[in-house]
Amino acid sequence: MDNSRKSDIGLIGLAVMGENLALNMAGKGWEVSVYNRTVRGVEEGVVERFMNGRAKGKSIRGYTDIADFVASIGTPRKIMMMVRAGSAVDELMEQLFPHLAEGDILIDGGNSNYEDTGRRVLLAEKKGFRFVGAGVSGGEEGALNGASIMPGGSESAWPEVKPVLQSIAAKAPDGTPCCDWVGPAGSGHFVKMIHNGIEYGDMQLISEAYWVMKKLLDLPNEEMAKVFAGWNEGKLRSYLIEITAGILSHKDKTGGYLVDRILDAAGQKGTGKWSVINAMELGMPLGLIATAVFERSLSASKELRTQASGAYARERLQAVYNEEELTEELYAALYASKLVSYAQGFAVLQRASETFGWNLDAASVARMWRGGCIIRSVFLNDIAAAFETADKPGHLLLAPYFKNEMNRLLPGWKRLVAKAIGEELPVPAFSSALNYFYSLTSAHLPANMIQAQRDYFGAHTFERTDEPRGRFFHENWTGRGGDTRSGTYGA
Ligand code: NBP
Repeated sequence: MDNSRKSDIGLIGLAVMGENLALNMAGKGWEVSVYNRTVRGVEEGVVERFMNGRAKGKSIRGYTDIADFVASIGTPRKIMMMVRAGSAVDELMEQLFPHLAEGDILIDGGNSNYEDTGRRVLLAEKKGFRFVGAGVSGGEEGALNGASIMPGGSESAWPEVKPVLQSIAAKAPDGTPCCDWVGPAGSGHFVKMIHNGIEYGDMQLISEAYWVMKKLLDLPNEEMAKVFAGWNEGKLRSYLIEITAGILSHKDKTGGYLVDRILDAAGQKGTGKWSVINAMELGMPLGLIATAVFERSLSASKELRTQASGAYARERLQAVYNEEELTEELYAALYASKLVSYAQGFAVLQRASETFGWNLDAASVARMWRGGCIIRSVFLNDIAAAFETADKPGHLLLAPYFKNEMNRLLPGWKRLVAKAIGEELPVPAFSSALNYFYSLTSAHLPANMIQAQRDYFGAHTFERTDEPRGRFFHENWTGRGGDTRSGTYGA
């Protein structure tokens, strides 16, 4: 290592993500300075332990003083923060500001809230610095060997950070790095948030497929593993399907299948919930992800469910199902529901882009998710292709390719949902997706009744089918009300 040379990049936060990203950077030939605030552990500091351990012999320099750390990096400085999201990022920025020079770039690679990132971009720029909020997906493995990285913020920083970030990103099967410029402000973190929401949806859908196979076909774990492994050879090929096959056939040291001994109470860290809250703020349906989040919450109420299961006798038809037929229907339900989920997610991205003026490129987002991240899958190629066409579809399910797929999948999908409902087996995500699809493809919905009720009790007004859109009317429904209307604003 050339000690007279300044480092190419600095990295703060040597927990699991930071350590592995630093090693990934060094492995790509970059000289990296690393810093961690405190002494964790009793005998050895975090930095010391890393430098004496995994960083030994690599092009990595360790610092315990923030001023020395900043001074060791070549200008304009690029400093990536991999610390806990929230106030830690603000605190760290305040500590860094006095040591930075004009044009220096801070990169927040944590799971920050996109609104915080928007605020931080403005704050850093006001001080003459630049700020990039880069969502990173792929966990420990991705951090070390290639992650999906979604950077957005101060656009002038992109040419400076691009070589390092693209070098440490995963490569899609066609060799393209899974990292490209997303857009201004907090757009990178918004895209990462929706990625995580989609991850929640995919996991719920897979768990429903597993449950139907187990409960209606009574398939042993190894057989279910084979079905998932088979699906992983086709259009559903994806990381989550692949690991599901591995999970189903995994035995622990007791000799039994571990999945059968894992308590059915799911945890969550908030990014699914954020996706839903933000979709609601934007007035966009994101029902599949919302269902996935609520199902995790319901699963966590294990005691209540156990009590309720004793209070209600369940009626099972106990029909004997043809394995091949039901598996085909499950495939259709899983694939079609997944398409609905991605269509909903991309529609939220499009609405956010219009609302905040981000000019997001949906095809580029789909390409970035093809490798490195948890939702990586081959069908993101088809999504990217749909958005790349000259006449971009206003909604993913209107793209000709997906229209054909949905028409092909619909018969099996609805048969599967009907069978599961008949057996009183919960398939909330499969049926939420199916109902969304039915509503989406209905030119007429019963919302006329909702509008009538709103106007009846609150003079909220309505539009008429025999008048142009945008003209609002109020009816004196009972003959007792007045003509005063409520405002026609939307929330
Ligand atoms: P954690 O999220 O557990 O964060 C630990 C790091 O933050 C440590 O280096 C800790 O320093 C540092 N830190 C904290 Br806590 N408060 C600080 C403060 N006030 N000032 C400076 N440093 C502070 O680590 P992680 O799991 O590696 O994740 C890092 C970021 O990446 C998070 O935002 C996370 O959400 C995101 N992310 C994680 C994953 C994953 O799979 N783990 C995947 C993708 C993204 P200390 O050693 O002194 O306590």
